[in-house]
Amino acid sequence: MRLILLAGFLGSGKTTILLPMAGALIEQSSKVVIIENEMGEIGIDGSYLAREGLQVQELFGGCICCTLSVGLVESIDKIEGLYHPEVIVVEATGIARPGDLKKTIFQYNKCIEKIDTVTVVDAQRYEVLRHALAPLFEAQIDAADIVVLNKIDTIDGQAVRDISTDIGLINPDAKLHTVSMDESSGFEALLRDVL
Ligand SMILES: Nc1nc2c(ncn2[C@@H]2O[C@H](COP(=O)(O)OP(=O)(O)O)[C@@H](O)[C@H]2O)c(=O)[nH]1
Ligand SMILES: [Mg+2]
Repeated sequence: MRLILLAGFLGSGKTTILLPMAGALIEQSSKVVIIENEMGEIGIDGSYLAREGLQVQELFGGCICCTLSVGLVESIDKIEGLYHPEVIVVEATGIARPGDLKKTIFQYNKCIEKIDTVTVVDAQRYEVLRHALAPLFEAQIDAADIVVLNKIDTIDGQAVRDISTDIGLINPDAKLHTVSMDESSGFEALLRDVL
């Protein structure tokens, strides 16, 4: 079973990306389960998702990287037993360290063969967050297989280039996608990479 881990600060665009991504995964005839760790995000349209064939499991009351990591491990096992999905997509809370989560899952969930970490970065708040929350910010980018620089509609071309360079310095191995979900630019390329 494959797991896609969506990381990134609150408000960076994880849910906005998750919904069409899960839709595309379903079209590919994968059975998909979403594990949502951010309160009130998917709950609203859970019934819509259920109609689309998506199962949503919500894990609230803490961050999966600390207090809920046992919950996550158990949920993954339970989901495997109940639905045998091909893909599980986890939307982590904004403060999660995806590198730690990945280690925990590989250690305890033997059914997970592959984890792709997608870290969503908010272009609009890049400078502020990068400096105010540097260690967590860098940890999230450092653990990513794919970095999505989202909301590029809010900054100019030079800023996109500068931020891209900076992200490349933090993690030279990750694949970088510059995306605007608002203007639907860059999302198709991201999807091709993730699928
Ligand atoms: N300007 C702009 N806003 C976006 C974009 N993508 C998402 N947003 C907005 O950013 C806010 C947070 O998005 P959300 O997906 O809930 O972020 P999450 O907390 O990471 O799940 C919402 O109001 C979205 O409409 C984008 O590409 N450009
Ligand atoms: Mg969200």
